[in-house]
Amino acid sequence: GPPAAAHPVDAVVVGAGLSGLYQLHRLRQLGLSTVVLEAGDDIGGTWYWNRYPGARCDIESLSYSYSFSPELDQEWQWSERYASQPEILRYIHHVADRFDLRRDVMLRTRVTRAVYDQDGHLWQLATDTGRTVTARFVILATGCMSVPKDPGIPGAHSFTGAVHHTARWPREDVSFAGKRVAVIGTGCSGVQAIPVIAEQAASLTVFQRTPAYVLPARNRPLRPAETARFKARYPEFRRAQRLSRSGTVFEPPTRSALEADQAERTAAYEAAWDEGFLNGLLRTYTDILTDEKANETVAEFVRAKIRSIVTDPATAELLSPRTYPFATKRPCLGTGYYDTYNLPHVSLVDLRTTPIETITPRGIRTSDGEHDLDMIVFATGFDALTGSQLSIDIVGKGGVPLRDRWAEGPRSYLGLVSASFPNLFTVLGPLSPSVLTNIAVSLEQQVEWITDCIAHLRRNGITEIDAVPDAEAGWGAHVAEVAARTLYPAVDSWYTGANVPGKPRVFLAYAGGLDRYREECDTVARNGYTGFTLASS
Ligand code: NA7
Repeated sequence: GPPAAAHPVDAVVVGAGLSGLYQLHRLRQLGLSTVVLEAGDDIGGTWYWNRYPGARCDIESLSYSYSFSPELDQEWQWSERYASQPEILRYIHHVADRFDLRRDVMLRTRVTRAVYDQDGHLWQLATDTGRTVTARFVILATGCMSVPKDPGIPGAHSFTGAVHHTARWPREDVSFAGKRVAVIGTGCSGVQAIPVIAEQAASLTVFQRTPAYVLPARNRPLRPAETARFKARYPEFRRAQRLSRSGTVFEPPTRSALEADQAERTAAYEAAWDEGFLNGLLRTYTDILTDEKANETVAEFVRAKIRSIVTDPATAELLSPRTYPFATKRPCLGTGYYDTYNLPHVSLVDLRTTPIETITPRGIRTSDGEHDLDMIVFATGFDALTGSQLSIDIVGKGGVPLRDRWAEGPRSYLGLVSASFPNLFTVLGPLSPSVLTNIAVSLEQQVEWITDCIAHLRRNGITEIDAVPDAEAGWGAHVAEVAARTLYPAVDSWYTGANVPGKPRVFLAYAGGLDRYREECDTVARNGYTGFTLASS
């Protein structure tokens, strides 16, 4: 079993998802005693919790996987172009077994509080099991989308049927057969779940507030010969991926969408539509995310596709995004999503014209009347990027709570360390490229940087690393400035915190690219950790 919690350990990793498990592996290689504290009943993080029907990664499996072990790359066989949640979870279990990671993971243990001891340069952690752990270093590998958002719809507890949230889906099978099912929310989770639920349910009613731009996934089985060909050049691919702008490898565009004529644009968009990549349409021209006119050419292309698939014109119009530019909220990859609305037992309720008034014992009442239901599925999203850190009561130097320090938005130097919270690192946290990239690549970059940093500290007898407030402010300004050159910040989305009532409205990710971010982080390390203060107890 895991080391007895009473002993101080060198490092605590919070979370046993893709980030936390890799962090454990790397810290072990450094020779640190490390324990992973995981709230769930099992490892897997995001891929443990989000086991809703249709859950699938929207980055290709051959790219959305660890790159640190060439042997692992060669031995693991992905069965589909886009891996399903069960397959990714099997992969994570395989990695945990292969690298013997499980013995340092303490399951069913949620970190509730972390207090910094500024004399000892140690963190004291409290958990919901009553165990406490003391450690020099804490790495929050708590995920960028792990705290489900409270949808705040009155009456939810009065409903007498079944209620599920996509991100807290039960481990037992949930049957929709013969049931009148509602799905609330049409982000990527809803978009994946809706077609699968529709296959079984007696009726499906989708409650939509904002339509998504949904691109076809073109998922398919991977043929062994094709995988073998790919694997022959895997090391080369992994190198290119690491050096890339977004953690995926592609030929960057060179022209503005507005330089092309309509026929040329349509041909480029059709080709991207046929390929089935999340970022396919974004990669056609340089200015899709920076110029509203350029963006509108893509947005209208997608709307035309929706009109060509959905037979009822009124439904097609409701499904057509018009209130925000393409990809300023995360686009979705779907499989048969729009076709689902052609089924006779599937209907769409537009919450902009007929908002939900309350959930009742029998169903959902909108301003237009009551919908009788047997099951309600919330696909209403997350308190993204900052939710998982702020759900822990973290108290830094001088007794300052992180919740106060971040009251007006997250502050963090390089998206890695927040000033006055020494020796506390975040993986895939706010102000880092995280959600704008293939996070499998981003998490490796951050874990490796953190590991190198800790190695440096230990080599030099340093027991405390903290961010300099000015350096932190400079990073925050840089993140905001880069975002301001794009169409992202003006849009209400979980990127800007606008999906959670009362959350400060700040663009939460670094839009400058993973390549540039990696360079910034490496330069800081190469120059002896500029922007940080290093101290010894
Ligand atoms: P998202 O992308 O945040 O989507 C949540 C959806 O739920 C979205 O359509 C919301 O509409 C809707 N929503 C949220 N709250 C409500 C309430 N109270 N009433 C009605 N509708 C509501 O979360 P997902 O889980 O789909 O995806 C998250 C990411 O996980 C995804 O992008 C991938 O990166 C993986 P809104 O847009 O707020 O009007």
